[in-house]
Amino acid sequence: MKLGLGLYGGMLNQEHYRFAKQAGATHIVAHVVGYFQKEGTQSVITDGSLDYGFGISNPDEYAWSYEWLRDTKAAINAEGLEFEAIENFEPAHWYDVLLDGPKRAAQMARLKQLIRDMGRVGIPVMGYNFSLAGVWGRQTVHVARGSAPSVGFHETVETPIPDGMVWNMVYDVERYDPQGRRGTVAPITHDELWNRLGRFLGELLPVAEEAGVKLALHPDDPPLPTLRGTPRLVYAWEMYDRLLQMFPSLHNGMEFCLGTLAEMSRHGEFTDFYEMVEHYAATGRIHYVHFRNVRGTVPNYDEVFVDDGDVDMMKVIKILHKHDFQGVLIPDHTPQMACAAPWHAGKAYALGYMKAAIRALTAEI
Ligand SMILES: [Mn+2]
Repeated sequence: MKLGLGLYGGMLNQEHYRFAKQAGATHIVAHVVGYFQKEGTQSVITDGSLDYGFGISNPDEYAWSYEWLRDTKAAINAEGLEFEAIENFEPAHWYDVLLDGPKRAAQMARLKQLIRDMGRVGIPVMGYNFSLAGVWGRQTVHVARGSAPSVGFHETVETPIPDGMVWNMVYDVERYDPQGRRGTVAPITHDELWNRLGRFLGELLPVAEEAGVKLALHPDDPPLPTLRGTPRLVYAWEMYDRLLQMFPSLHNGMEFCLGTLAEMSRHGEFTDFYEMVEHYAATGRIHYVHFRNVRGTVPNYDEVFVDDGDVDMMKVIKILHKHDFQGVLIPDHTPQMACAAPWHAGKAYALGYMKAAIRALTAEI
């Protein structure tokens, strides 16, 4: 089990690599998608104030090139860290893969090239979230310990996704109207979305296997059966099994978000959180872990500090250790702490907790 830190695009620099190293991380998970550019605001989004969702997907093509991947890996390595994963595809690169639109074939070719480039550079994991509505509908709350600002979900009034938007980002500014007056994304069935995922994996997995890159699916956050009139894929614990069974390849695995899994309602096949973790840890197909805690389940939950939520995170680490989990744990979003660097303090707190928890498993006391 290894400790990592996820960094957003504007943070992929020496200062933040050193921050990660100082806080005990050995691995970096990089976000290249241009959301949350303003440092310090990454964990708190108020959707109502942002007509453009998480922003306009206007990719810096250099940042998705072989050269950029190579140079970024070298810069990370120069600080004594490893480049473990990229988290999320750029919406502009795959909107028609999600929507089954006319540019799908060209966009699949672009994704395949990225996977090949990652393999060539030696970045072992690609995290992704196959979702139409994406992460949406959350608000800032102040119920974490010490009134720390964090994210909550409380039965938001849902509006359809306007044309030109998918994954809560705008990919076509010309077509996009926040009120959806130029049209909205058509509703489809759950099976249709699973078919799209199957087609996507059927084409990308052979490339990933050849490149030595593992694909890791994040569950739907918030985990509701539908959001904004569109279906969700992994919104209940047993649905990860559907993913794993679809293609029984080691390269078809999970970005195991403990926070999202804890938010899920308890009506499915599993009833106990730790049994569920045990079940998936035993598959060997957890490629990395989002280490986050919450209070409550959909449709009402709040994100809290790692040691202060419904899940006993020490118990989770014990289960992962028992199954010889070799991947990386990263803090997911954390509550922001009252100081000059709220994001950094939140991450450092989580990393310290995680490092001690891992140490406690192997310590001879
Ligand atoms: Mn997550």
